Amino acid sequence: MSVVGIDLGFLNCYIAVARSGGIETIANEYSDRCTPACISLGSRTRAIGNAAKSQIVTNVRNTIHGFKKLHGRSFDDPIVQTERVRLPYELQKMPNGSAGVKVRYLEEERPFAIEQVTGMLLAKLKETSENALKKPVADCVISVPSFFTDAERRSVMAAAQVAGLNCLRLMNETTAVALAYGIYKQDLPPLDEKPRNVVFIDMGHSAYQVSVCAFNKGKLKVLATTFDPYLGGRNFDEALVDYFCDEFKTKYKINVKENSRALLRLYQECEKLKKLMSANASDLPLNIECFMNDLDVSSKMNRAHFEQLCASLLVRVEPPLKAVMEQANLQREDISSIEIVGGATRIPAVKEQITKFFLKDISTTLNADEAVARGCALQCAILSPAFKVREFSITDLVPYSITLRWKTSFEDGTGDCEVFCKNHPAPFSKVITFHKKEPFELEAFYTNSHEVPYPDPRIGSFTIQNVFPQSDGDSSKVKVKVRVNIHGIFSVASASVIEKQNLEADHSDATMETETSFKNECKDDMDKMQVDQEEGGHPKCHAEHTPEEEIDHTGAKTKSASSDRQERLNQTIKKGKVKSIDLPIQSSLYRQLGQDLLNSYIENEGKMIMQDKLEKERNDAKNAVEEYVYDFRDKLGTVYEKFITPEDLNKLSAILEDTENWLYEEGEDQPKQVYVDKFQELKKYGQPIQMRYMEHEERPKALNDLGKKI
Ligand code: ATP
Ligand code: K
Ligand code: MG
Repeated sequence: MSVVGIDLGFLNCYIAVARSGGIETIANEYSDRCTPACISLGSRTRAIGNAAKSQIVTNVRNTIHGFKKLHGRSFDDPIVQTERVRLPYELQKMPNGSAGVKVRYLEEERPFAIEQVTGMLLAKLKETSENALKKPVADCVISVPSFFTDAERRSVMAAAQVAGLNCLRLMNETTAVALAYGIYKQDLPPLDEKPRNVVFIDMGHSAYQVSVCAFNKGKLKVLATTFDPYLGGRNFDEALVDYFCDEFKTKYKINVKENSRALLRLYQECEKLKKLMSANASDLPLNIECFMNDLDVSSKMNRAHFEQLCASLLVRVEPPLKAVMEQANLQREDISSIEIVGGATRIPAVKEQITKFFLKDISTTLNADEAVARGCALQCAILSPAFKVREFSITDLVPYSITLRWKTSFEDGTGDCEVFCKNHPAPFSKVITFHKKEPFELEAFYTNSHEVPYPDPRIGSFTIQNVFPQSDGDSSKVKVKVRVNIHGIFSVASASVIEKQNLEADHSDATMETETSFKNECKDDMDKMQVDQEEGGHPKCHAEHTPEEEIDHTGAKTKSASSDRQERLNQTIKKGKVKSIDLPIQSSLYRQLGQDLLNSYIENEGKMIMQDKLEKERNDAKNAVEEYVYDFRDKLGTVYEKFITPEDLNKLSAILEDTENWLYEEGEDQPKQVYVDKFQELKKYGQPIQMRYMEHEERPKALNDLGKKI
C-alpha cells in the first residue's frame, strides 16, 4: 500500500509521498522535485521528464509536451485544433476518432493515443516514487483541473491504468490545495460555528482555477469553483513571443514563426524573461545566439511594457473571482484568506489583479509549486487503510449541472430531470424511481452546454434491462441509483426493481420520484461520507429540493411530497422490508476508451518499458567497456608499471587504443552481448596484471599481520 500524490501539470509534475510519518515532495534522478511533462521518442529508447525537456529543440518533431488538454477529446474538437497549431509535433486522428500524436519511435512512424502519452509520463512518475519509497507503487491520487468533464476524467483514469497505477481518486487541483491548507490548521472553527471561508487560486501554465471553500474542524467543503481554462503562464509567454516575432521581422527581416526550432527557443527564452521580470522591474536583455540563419538576435523588455502587452490577459483574472463569490453567495468580508498557488500567480500584475478585487492582501504561505501534489498525497493517506492520518472530510462539488432524459410511454414524449445541479456536493448518490413496463434508456448530459468548456454535452446513455410489467399488468417500480463518484465522474450505478406488494397502489405510468440517498441505502464509504456531511449542517443545492418529489413526466403538474425528515426515515424503514432485484445496466459512455484498446495500451507500455530497460542495459554494457579502457590505461601508466614487461605494455596499450577507436566507429552501436564479450576480453588481459599487483600489495600487509600474531 503506497501513499503517493501526483500533480499532473500541463508543464510541471510533482510527486508527494508519505514517508517517515510525514508528507514530503520527492526528487527525481536529477535531484529535481519538478518533472517536466515531456516525452521524447528516439530510435532506440524514450526519454521522459528532464531528459526529454532538453530535447525539445533538438528532437522537435518527436518530443511531446503540452498535451494535457487533449484528454477525452476527438481529433476534430475545436480545442484540439487550436492546440494543434501551437504544437511542433504532429497530432493524428486515432481510429476511434480521438486525438493522438504521431511521432517516430524505434525507426518508424508511430501513433500514440493521449492515454498512452500520459501513461508514459505517469509510468515515469511511478518509477520515481518507487525509487524514493524503495518499494512498488500502485495506489495513488492524481490531480485534474476542476473543470475537466467526464470524458477528460475517464481518459486520465485510463492513462493511470496504462501506467500500472491504481488511482484512488482523481482530485480537483484546487481541492487538493484546500486540503493541504486545511488539514494541519489547528484553529479551524468548531462544527457548530460559522465556517472559515478561504479562496484558493491556481494559475498554472495552461489554466486558471478558483475555488472557495468552507472550513470547520475536521472538514472542508468546496462551495463553488470557477475557471478560465484558457488562461495560464503560457499565454503570457505567447504575448512576449508575438511581440519579439514582430520586432524581429522588421529588425532582422526574419519570420520566426516559420521556423519551429527558432520559435521553440524563443518560447524558452521568453519564459525565462517572464520569470526574471517577476523579480525585476527594470530593463532586461533578451539575447539568442545563432537564432536563425546564423543570426544572433537581441532585444529588451521591462515589466511595465510586458504588462501593456498582457493587458488583454490581465483583465481575464477578475471574472472568475467575481463569479466564484456570486456562486458561493459570499461577500468580500466573509473571506478569511486568499491563498494563491501555481507558477503564474508569481507574475506581479496577476497578483495585483487579485488584490485589487478582494481589497485584501493575498497569502502565499502554501508552496506554490508543491501544494497540489501534497494535497493529493494527503488524500491518498486518508483513503489508505494502512495509514493513520487525522480525520478530515472533503466535500467537493459537481461543476456542471447534469440532466437525465428518457422516453415516456405517453405520446412518444420524453421526460427529463436535472439530477445534479451546478455546485451540488460530490461524491453523491441519488435514487430515482421510475414506473416502467419495459427496458428503458436514460441519457445523461450536461444541462447547460454553454458553460461547459467542451464541445459536446453528452455524458453517456444507460439502458436499464430486464424490466417487465408486474403479473397484473401494472408498471414495475424501478429504482435507479445515479452517482457522481469520488473521481467526479457520473454514472448510473445500479438499478433494481421493487416488488409490487409493498407499494401503495399507483396507477400513473408517468410518475417519477427522486430522493436523495439515505444513510440506510448507502453501501459504500463515499456515500456515507456524503450523508454525514449532509447531516453536518451544510444544506446546499440538494437540500433546497424537497428530498422526495413526484414529477409528472408530461410536465402537466408537479407535486411535491413532504420533506419532513421523520417521514423520510419512516419511508426508509418501510423500504427495508421490500424485496428488490438488481437489474443489469448497459452503459455507453461518451468517448469512452474500449477495454480492448486499453488492454493493448497497457501491453504496449509494458513492451516500451522493457525496450527502455534493454537499451539501458546495452548502454551500461558499452559504458563498462569504455570505463575499463580508461581505467586500465591510467593504471598501466602508474601502479601497474612494475608488474608488466615493456613488450606487454606496448601490446596492451595498442589493444586499448584499438578498443577506444572501435567504440567510436563500428562499436558505437552494437548489441549488448558484443560489449559484454569485449569487456571479458579486456579483462583477460587485465586480470593477471591486477593479480600480480594485488598480491604485491597484500604481501607486506599479510606479513605484518603475521608479525602481529607472533
Ligand atoms: P497547469 O496547472 O496549467 O496544468 P502546471 O501545473 O504545469 O500547469 P505550474 O507549474 O503551476 O503549471 O506553473 C508553470 C507556469 O508558471 C509557467 O508558465 C511558468 O513560466 C510560470 N512561472 C513559474 N515561475 C514564475 C515566476 N517567477 N514568474 C512568472 N511566471 C512564473
Ligand atoms: K504543477
Ligand atoms: Mg497546475
